[in-house]
Amino acid sequence: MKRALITGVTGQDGSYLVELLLSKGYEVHGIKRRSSMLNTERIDHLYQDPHEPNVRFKLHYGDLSDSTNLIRIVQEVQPDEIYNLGAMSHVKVSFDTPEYTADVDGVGTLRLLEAVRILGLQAQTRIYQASTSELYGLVQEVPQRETTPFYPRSPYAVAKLYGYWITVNYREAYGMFACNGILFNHESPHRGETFVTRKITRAAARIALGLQQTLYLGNLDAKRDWGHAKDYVEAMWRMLQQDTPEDYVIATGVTTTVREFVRLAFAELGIEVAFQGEGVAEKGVVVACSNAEYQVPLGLVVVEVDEAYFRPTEVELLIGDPTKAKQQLGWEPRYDLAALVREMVLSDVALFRRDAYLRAGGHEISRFYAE
Ligand code: NDP
Ligand code: GDR
Repeated sequence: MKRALITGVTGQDGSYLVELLLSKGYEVHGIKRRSSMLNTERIDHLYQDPHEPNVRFKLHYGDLSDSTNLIRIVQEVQPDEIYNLGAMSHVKVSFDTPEYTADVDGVGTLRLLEAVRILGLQAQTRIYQASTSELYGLVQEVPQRETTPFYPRSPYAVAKLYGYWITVNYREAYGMFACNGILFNHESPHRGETFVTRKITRAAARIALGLQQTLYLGNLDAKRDWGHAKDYVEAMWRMLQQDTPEDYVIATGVTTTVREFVRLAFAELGIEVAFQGEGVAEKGVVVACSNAEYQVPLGLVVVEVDEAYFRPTEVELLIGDPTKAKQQLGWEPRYDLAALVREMVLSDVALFRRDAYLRAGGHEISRFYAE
């Protein structure tokens, strides 16, 4: 039985990767952070009681900022594969916490590679590093591919640049089987609530159900190549099954503006939103509603621009060329954008229907966190 160790197991990708590896017969170990509240919501459905026999999914407390902890866990688990998904992954927040981001996303990667080297596991343990399309930053070439020069535009991207190159260096210096997956944005119902797609699908569901009126967003012109996390964790696994370690772009090859994502999300609920005005004065207004279940008045302003969500330096355009992954890994995304949006919106409607029932029954519901 193969053993995998996942950092960032409680995150979006961690949850889908655990599902995938368990389905392939792996014993899966995850590193989770100590938190004052439970932070395992995304993986609770996979929980196995450690008191039961033949448990194949185990959690360890740990942190990428703590090298002795990483060494101990790697020694205990003796993994065949390590997936380094742990990170402070929010680009905007990285401008507020640049040093912490550098420590966890940059030096954290080094700590993990060093743990493998110190323990003499470099011939046994394969490593996946969660690199990112944010490395491309300011547009140098489109579509972006493995050979496109990097120009990071945030403390997050600069920290990930270190993670990328230290992974390449350990591969070349010590012969480690270490791969960078340069993954473009990928989303799902498990996506963190403050990333733009989930923020939009949550708000669309809440507005349709009468629980919220306005969605405040930043740069509506930004273009992203959005795929589904389920497809992308499959690519991570495939990278580690190859004969040689290499770096791969994982993307759909289609790019879409934030504004268009908003339109698609509301359209999924039968609500047509049109954008009027320019710059910070731009607004999204309901111009039609064909779903009788949702009482959304025509003319309602559902989207406003708030400069607080703009970044000091922005990545305006991402569109990836996944040709290498398709040819060498045999990887193909199964979801297109329409299927992704549908799944996310329907999932959020189901989630917030509970709030709507509670409110209708006179119960208090928790306040919406607007970030
Ligand atoms: P999430 O933000 O959903 O998950 C990040 C995970 O890292 C969480 O489990 C989080 O724990 C954990 N984590 C945060 N800080 C630390 C730390 N100091 N030590 C250990 N673990 C920590 O991210 P995604 O699942 O979306 O992304 C996975 C990885 O892929 C990240 O490295 C991200 O930067 C990268 N990436 C993501 C892309 C995307 O579009 N999703 C695209 C390209 C790269 P907790 O739950 O406690 O917060
Ligand atoms: P990104 O994702 O920065 O690409 O990083 P995010 O969803 O945060 O932003 C995408 C684009 O939308 C614009 N935007 C807003 N973003 C947020 N979060 N909130 C808003 O209100 C808003 N309004 C407009 C942003 O300016 C940006 O242009 C994600 C993360 O998962 C990284 O960890 C990963 O490396 C990259 O994707 C690939």
